[in-house]
Amino acid sequence: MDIASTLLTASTATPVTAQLRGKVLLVTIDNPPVNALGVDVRRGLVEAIEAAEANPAVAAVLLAGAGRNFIGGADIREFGQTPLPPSLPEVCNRVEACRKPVIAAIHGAALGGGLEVALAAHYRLAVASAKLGLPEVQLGLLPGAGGTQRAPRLIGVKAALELMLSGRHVGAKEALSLGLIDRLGGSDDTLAEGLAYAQELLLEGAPVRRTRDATAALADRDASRAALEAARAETGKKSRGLFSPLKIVEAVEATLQQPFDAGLALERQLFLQCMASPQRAGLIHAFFAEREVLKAPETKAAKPRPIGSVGVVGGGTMGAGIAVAVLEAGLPVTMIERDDASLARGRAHVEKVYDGLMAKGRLTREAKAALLERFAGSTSYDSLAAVDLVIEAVFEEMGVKQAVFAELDRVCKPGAVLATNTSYLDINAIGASISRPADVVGLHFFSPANIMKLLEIVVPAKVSADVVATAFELAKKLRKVPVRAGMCDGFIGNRILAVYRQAADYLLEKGASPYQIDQAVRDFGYPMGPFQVSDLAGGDIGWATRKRRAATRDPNARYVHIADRLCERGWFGQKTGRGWYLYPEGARAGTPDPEVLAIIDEERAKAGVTPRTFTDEEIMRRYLAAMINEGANVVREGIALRPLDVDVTLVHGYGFPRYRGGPMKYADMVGLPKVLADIREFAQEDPLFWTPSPLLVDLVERGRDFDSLNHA
Ligand code: T1G
Ligand code: NAD
Repeated sequence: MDIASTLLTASTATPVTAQLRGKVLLVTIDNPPVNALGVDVRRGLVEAIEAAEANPAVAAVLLAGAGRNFIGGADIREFGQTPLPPSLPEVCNRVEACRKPVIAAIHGAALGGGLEVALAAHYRLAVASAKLGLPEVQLGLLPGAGGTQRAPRLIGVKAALELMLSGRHVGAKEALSLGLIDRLGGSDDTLAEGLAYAQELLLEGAPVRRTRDATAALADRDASRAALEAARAETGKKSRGLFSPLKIVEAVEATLQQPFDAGLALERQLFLQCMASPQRAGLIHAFFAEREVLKAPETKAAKPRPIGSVGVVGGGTMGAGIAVAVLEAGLPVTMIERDDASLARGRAHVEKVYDGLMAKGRLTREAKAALLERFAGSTSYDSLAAVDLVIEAVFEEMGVKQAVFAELDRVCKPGAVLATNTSYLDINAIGASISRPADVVGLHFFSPANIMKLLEIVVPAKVSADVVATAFELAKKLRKVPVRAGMCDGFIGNRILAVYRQAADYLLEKGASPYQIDQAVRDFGYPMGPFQVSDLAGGDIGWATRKRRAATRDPNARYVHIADRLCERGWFGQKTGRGWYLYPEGARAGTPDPEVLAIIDEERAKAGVTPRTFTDEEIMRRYLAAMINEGANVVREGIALRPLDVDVTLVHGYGFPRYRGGPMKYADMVGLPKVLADIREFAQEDPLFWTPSPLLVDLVERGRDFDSLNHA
């Protein structure tokens, strides 16, 4: 009975096949979409190694992946379920223990457990398309199948820690220079390269070479110790509340203190601690949510139109940032401004970004010149006659925007996509003002547009599906995280922001200080609190919004005047040297301002409020309850497709800590009954503001959670 038939029989259930190629047993992992190491793959790998050892015709084993990747890692979907044997550490130990040389031939992704399988192999080859990494930290985990013990033995403590703490992917060339791989394939034909390398090793009589026994990279113990302590100190400072980074350092430390198997045991212990941490659940939710948001009805129903060139109207804060993002995606940009002076300012805004990168050594003069070669500016709309897509970013006034769209309707070619970056205006009204509303869509970038990942794709009533699909395609080109949003005041993000910002203002009026609120929000994991954010963005923007909404505001709703008092004094924040905080000599970090506290006391007295103290815990319960409740309303009204769309929006656009998954995921982890109970408690003070979302009430009554709506 030959090998193939043996394994075939055994492997009908497993996505692992084995074929004898001369004296080499080619073991192929074929588990779409990314060859994740699900239980069937793990079993298939162990069976293949045992079969190879048992068959005298086999002199070496070659591991390879079918499709676009080697192995994308452990199967993340299995996390949180009952683990089935063999475990991944056992699989890696079995590969390493094989009595015949095992070679890994890598193309595409070899990430996490995928790289750990390769590290357990005795020799590694990669072709140019390979990307290798141990990104478990991005999932709240650490490499749990020997990576923390084998990687340092191959590439040293410093490089291994950098790889694990950054979670970044390295290309084949860098992997070779690091020592992660032994051979760079000359062509993209991974199989041919792998088989040739295996033949060569057999001809040389290359021995089994177990990574657990490698010592060279750890020889300089002082340097290793120094690298470890430096990483521990840096991580302690930088990990901002993250659980797993310091566990990674602790696991790697074992390579300097304990024998291999004891190090593996410690790694396992620390891995299980990370698995038990709520951060793992939050980060894995974020991982899948960032992929689910791409699945909108329009992206399933329609093909995107071609995007070969882009026009940007308006070269201000947003227009310039958008132009930079488009240039970085390799596309040509034509910027339109009102007049030559404004155009020059627009171009200067773009150049300022590049000059900043050059000053940091992150861009060369030549690269800047190459980018600007694709930048054109004009004050004539006729220059947009041939572009595929236009993004309007002019003043936030309906009249100005409709005038711009009238020009676009006049000059743009049939089929051009016409997008607006408005923050609040009615996109249906913009579309209705021209002859082709089906080509009008909202593309709501966040400032700075070349940095912020979030892109709200706002879908007005008349837009065609392929225009929405084109917007998603643009997001992919710009490496943005797109979220589909329905049309309402503030779309998903700004609408929810307005509500939890209101809750913060009510806390302020009731007795909490802006500085205590900001501290509580930072301690929860945000980079900044709401009052710091207002000072950064400019209090005048919020003031303009409050004035715009005054006409439609519910007269029964409580209105807090404190922020208006500051704006009336011109205290808009960093740009005016003071806002909620003082910014002496243009400082970026603000200091508390006793005059602001005095104004707050004055306004409380006017409002007849006797201030009281709040604990940080109570501040966050109110702040988050307001956010979650409005998130539920946004889902209920179909403005957001699923709760996960709210999560991705708040994480990538509003600083919600990613390791908590997003407000809706956080609510599920806290328990919806508790959130609803909080809202009902707060409603005793203010039943109008604290009206429980009917969706939240319904889910609680049916014992369901928000996640149950994510895959409905
Ligand atoms: N497990 C399960 N599903 C996965 C997966 C994984 N590891 N990786 C991707 N998918 C799904 C993904 O949800 C999507 O599904 C589809 O595959 C295509 O993904 C013990 C514990 C490999 C670079 O962190 O970085 O190993 O939306 O759209 O752009 O130490 O996916 O189609 O239904 O991203 O070509 C460590 C995670 C795991 C790598 C491919 N590994 N994956 O990118 O496709 S933890 C990772 C990626 C671990 C061990 C530990 C990328 C990719 P759907 P995609 P892509
Ligand atoms: P900005 O004032 O910095 O820039 C607006 C630019 O538009 C100016 O340079 C002006 O000269 C130009 N302009 C005005 N009328 C024009 C016309 N008819 N033709 C060509 N150019 C014209 O404003 P901004 O902050 O960049 O905001 C632009 C848009 O983006 C607004 O709709 C705003 O709501 C939205 N937005 C702003 C932010 C933000 O944080 N600033 C974030 C998201 C969205």
